[in-house]
Amino acid sequence: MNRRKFLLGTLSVAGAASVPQSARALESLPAAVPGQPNMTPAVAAEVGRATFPKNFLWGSATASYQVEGAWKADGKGESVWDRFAHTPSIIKGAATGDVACDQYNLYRQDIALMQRLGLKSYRFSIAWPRIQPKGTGAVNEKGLDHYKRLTDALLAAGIRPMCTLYHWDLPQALEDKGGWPNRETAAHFTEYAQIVTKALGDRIPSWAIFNEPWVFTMLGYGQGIHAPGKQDFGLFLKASHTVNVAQGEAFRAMKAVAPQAKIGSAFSMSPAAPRTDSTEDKAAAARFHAMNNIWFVETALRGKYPEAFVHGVPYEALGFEPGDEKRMRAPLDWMGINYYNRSILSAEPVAAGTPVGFAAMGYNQSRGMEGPITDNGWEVWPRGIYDIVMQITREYDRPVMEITENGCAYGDGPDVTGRIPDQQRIDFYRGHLAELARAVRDGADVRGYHAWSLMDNFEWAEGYSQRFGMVYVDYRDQRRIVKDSGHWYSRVAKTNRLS
Ligand code: GCO
Repeated sequence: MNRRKFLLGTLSVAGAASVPQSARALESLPAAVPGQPNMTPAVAAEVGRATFPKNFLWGSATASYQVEGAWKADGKGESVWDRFAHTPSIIKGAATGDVACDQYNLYRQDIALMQRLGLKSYRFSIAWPRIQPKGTGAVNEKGLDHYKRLTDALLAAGIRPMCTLYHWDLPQALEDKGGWPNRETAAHFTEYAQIVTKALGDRIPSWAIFNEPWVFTMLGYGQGIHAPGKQDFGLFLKASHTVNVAQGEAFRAMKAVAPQAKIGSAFSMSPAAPRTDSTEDKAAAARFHAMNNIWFVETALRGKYPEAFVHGVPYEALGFEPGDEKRMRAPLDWMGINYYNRSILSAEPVAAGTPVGFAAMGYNQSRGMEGPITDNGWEVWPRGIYDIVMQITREYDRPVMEITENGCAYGDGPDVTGRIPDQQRIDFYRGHLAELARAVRDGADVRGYHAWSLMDNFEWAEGYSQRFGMVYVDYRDQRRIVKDSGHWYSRVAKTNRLS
């Protein structure tokens, strides 16, 4: 099952009257816009006049487990995703990341391709078990060497390396000791972060500590559809708090060894529109925003949890200790936004005494259904990127931002001439980039954009069934073929304009 669809089903909760949120939260919600089509005439007009800041970083993104393969090479340890994908009947098509796009071996050719396309930033992630096979102790130099070579090749090609420290491949040995719900994992992660920054901090200017902390804690520990496959809301809460503490501690540890490094995280965000204009639905949308979008942001920037629960933040269930408000705080240099789709929220009553769990958030989430639908069932809604970027701009006083992911799944493959005419992906990017340009014009400080993804790859529980790439991968022989969208994006990157 598709993971976002799954969530939509399971986050529908039952329960009593919602508590209104603070005026501030209500103010910043995007207006309810039922009936707005995907590409309004206004959006179409934006395409022509869209401009981007000088030196805007046009890039693409991938993640270690999704593209690298080479799962046992050069002393790499087992990760939770290796274990999860090797468990029968979990991943669609019995797929694994054992080989994936073989980028561990083919990175030079992939970098040459990005250079030809004119890309200026490559967001990749480091697999922790390549650096510390068991998650603690001695460093596996061969693993570090790989990322040194990759980084140097990017720099030589004039592409900025943007490195994500954690895109979900926890060393299995740490999961065996309790994983992210175990608070000690924060200290291990901080040590790993420092090792990597010491080795690569001289050549990598931009770092994301975590990728989508909400997704890997909720889907990994709360819902069980991602590794390590646990289904326990209490574990999700504990995991999320360990990650918040780890984010703050790692930030400081990294700055200590590389003060010039620009350090942030990449957060999954879905703008929340109340289903109606009622106070209750608006409050439900604010709670969803608190849980889904800023559960790892408010903590870093303000040292507190946002109001995601009707009856208050469950500090005890989080395992919150005195002093954590300082430990999780980190003045992130930039914020990454991964945007895919929007959410529609209505209130669900929560009875007094409802135990901490999904039902305690008192909302019913559904996805928009008015725009075109991609191959994995997600609505195309360009306006959403404007809404979420502007909302964060208002709420956090115009932070430096990059779009760290945005993209769509369409299954197009080569036609008889070998060309891949993926017009729908071009339309997707064009609409979203026009809306992003509008946000920049309206005051958002967005410095870069990363298409998800450079190439088709392993899409987690969906295996290889969903193709998100601008470059097609023939998994039989690892041939790469640039899709029409890749050629289109290349022109955008080279001219800094939409066409
Ligand atoms: C995420 C990840 C990517 C996904 C992409 C498409 O958002 O889950 O960062 O690894 O592949 O989002 O679902």
